[in-house]
Amino acid sequence: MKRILSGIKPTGTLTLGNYLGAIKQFVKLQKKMSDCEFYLFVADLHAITVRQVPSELRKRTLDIAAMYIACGLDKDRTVLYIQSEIPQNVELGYILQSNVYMGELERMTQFKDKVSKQEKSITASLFTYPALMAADIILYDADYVPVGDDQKQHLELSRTIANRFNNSYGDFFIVPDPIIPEVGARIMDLQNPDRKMSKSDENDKGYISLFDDEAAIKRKIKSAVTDSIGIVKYDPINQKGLANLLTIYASIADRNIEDIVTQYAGQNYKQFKEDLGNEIVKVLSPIQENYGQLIKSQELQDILDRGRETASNYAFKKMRKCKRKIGLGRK
Ligand code: AQP
Repeated sequence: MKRILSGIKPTGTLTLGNYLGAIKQFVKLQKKMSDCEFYLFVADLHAITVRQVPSELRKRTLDIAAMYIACGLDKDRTVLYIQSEIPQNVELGYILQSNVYMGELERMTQFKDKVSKQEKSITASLFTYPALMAADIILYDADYVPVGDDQKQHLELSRTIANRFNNSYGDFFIVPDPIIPEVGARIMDLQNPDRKMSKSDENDKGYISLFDDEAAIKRKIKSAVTDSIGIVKYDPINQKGLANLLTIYASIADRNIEDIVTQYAGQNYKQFKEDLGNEIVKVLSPIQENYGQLIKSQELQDILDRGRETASNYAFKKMRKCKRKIGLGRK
């Protein structure tokens, strides 16, 4: 049975970008690829590459776990777990640091972006993050990894690391393939369409949180940056903000961008924005309701316990073989 695996780090409130670029894709894939197993995790170890408040980190970790299910993932077909509850992730992450080069890590654009924003107190783990990410994936022999466009480079490096290990020690890890959505792979910031929408952004006008209420969603879409051209068409060079809103519309409503452009021919942005706000509310309201029930429930704890057990069993066996293969320990 093929395995699909992905994770999200609890660094802030989940955004519409995380939903459209990642979670919605998982739900679609789970319906489409009924013969595959799904491993999904909350990447809390990745979150601590930048300073976190412990109580908030713990709350967001559970929020993301609940949101995965609230968004429509089938709990009976999902192995859902918390990254830090499986120590083999870290163990393999360390081993893979010895199979990746400084030059490769230095080329990662996400690291360069974060460094340019943070300026000081850059942690070593932020730099070695891709080695742990490779471990998260190849430890479980994942065949496919659905991610947004921003994670493409990290995934490419995971493939390089897996291939390098296999070439040095003999075939051992599956080299994973990415699955990138056709629409919604890179949702941009509502206030600055040159930058991707991010959950750790300080300006909350730039993103829609999956927890935003109706009024906040409508307000943020209304104030999203567009242009003075005033014609609804898809032009990502001259009308970046509008192109982003069209992408969001197409992705959230499962429609073609061309259809939407035709629908709003001859109209200005006001009606388009109003309708987009309504579409988002229509999708997020039931998700928020499901989340509200799940977050307080014992069911969520049970799902996470089961997920930890299944993932741990696999990780334990794989690591034992891995250590033997590279000569660690006595036998
Ligand atoms: N703007 C986005 N558009 C489409 N997909 C996105 N993803 C993130 N932002 C967008 C996808 O969401 C998944 C989880 O991402 P992550 O939490 O592992 O880290 P990230 O990619 O760094 O996401 P953020 O929101 O930008 O987090 P911070 O602010 O902490 O860096 C991934 O599949 C990602 O592609």
